[in-house]
Amino acid sequence: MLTKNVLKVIYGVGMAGLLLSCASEKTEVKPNIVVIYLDDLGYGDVGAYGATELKTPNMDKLAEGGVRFTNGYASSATCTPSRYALLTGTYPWRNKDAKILPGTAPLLIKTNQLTLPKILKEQGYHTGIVGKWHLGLGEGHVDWNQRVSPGPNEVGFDYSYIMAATQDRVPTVYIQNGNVAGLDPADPIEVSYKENFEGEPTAIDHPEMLKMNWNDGHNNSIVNGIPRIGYMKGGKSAHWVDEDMADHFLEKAKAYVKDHKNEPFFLYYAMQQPHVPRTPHPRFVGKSGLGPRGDVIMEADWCIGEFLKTLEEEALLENTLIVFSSDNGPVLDDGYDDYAVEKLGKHTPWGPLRGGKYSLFEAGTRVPFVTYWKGKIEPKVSDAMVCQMDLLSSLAKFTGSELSTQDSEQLLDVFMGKSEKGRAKLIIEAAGRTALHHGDWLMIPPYDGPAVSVNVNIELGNSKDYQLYNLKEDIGQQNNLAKSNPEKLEEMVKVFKEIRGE
Ligand code: NG6
Ligand code: CA
Repeated sequence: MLTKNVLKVIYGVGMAGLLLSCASEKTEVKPNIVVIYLDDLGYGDVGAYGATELKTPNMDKLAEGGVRFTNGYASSATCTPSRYALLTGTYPWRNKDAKILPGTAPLLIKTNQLTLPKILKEQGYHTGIVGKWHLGLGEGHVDWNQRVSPGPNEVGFDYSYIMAATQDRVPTVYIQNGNVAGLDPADPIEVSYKENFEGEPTAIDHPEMLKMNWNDGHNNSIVNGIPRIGYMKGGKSAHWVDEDMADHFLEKAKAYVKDHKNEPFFLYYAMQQPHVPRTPHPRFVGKSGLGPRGDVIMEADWCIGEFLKTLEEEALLENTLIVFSSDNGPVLDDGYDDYAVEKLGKHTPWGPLRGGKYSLFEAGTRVPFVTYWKGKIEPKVSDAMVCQMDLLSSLAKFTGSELSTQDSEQLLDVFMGKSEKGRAKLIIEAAGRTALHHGDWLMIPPYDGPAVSVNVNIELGNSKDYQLYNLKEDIGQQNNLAKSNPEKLEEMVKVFKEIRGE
């Protein structure tokens, strides 16, 4: 920790190259921070969280060597809002635009808004993001052939190497510090979410071109034989190869570490797995026996192992705090025919929880959540309630900053495994709907809308009645106590309204 000064003795060699300078310099070496963030990884997808049908040795190494949170939450049951909360320390429901964004959406974070990377930058950190962004880019009319701005570099990241939105959305290109990587100016790139570009094949007109079939949405432009959401034209030299994406981001993450090993760095390594389209590299195809979804989780686990090796080789592992988590819970069929359901076997991506991605039930937002720091954090399991939104204030404190936001609780001791006093209250969000955690209790207000999303076959948490669960006694949310415990319900509704400002 920063209070404990680490002695760094720098030996300088004199001009003649003979004299060993006796000037030793006492400097504080700030620990690096890495957030490894998966996309749609479920509570039950990790061995350390109970998965038996799928092997995740590297995720387990973090979970078993650090603090493994059993009540760790993403703010939301979908991607964009969770990432917004993670980076801004602000509840996404305060921002009406914080919902799943198309690839052409403007930047969701204001350039004058406080962000985690901004705070760390101010504390002397070099800050980088590699992987999925999905928080919008530009101001509404992006010309992808010019520098795309504002984006991650304008809200606190010194370095960015990203995909704009999701692997299933156009543009299917990497963007480095605002510029489409590998773009040939003679083949300009155009993107639209409204209409196709003349002569460009879509999944509807050209099903024979597909190597992966769609069953819901995902029937616009075809890139690499995969049908996407949105239309795109040109930029061929810049198109990513889906099967190489994991290796590609890994290489960029490793290079970032090597390039910045001599200064404190913050790396947000936002991996794309196991979000659709699930495209494991050929060396992982068939390896899990659970189909592509299992294969890409194995691939992600391997990437984490390789990344940890790099930290080890660079002698940085003992000076790096690692946070491992996921942006929302699991989904099987998310719009492509990739046999996630058919090949699931006995695997339970949601673990003992009810629901999944898009749901207000627990599996939507309760996710694997680990803090790991070799030699500094004692391994333990913590039942304290923490949210990714709390990382802003807590990591600020970790680096010596007092900056925080109204919604981000400073829980550094909890993240370091020194306290069990987590949050008392948390509002979770799923597709614009919200619910309240308070102590062991969860209250879901009445919502119209289907109980089950037929397309993804997930219970969304909607009911015309109030729902009240005691999660300590009923982790699977089978007993709605709203009617039998009206006092508790009333208290929960009151607290919910207070926080929501209603
Ligand atoms: C949905 C997509 C789904 C996924 C999700 C975003 C359809 C039918 N479904 O609209 O496939 O892309 O958006 O996922 O198009 S998230 O993890 O980025 O929030
Ligand atoms: Ca996600």
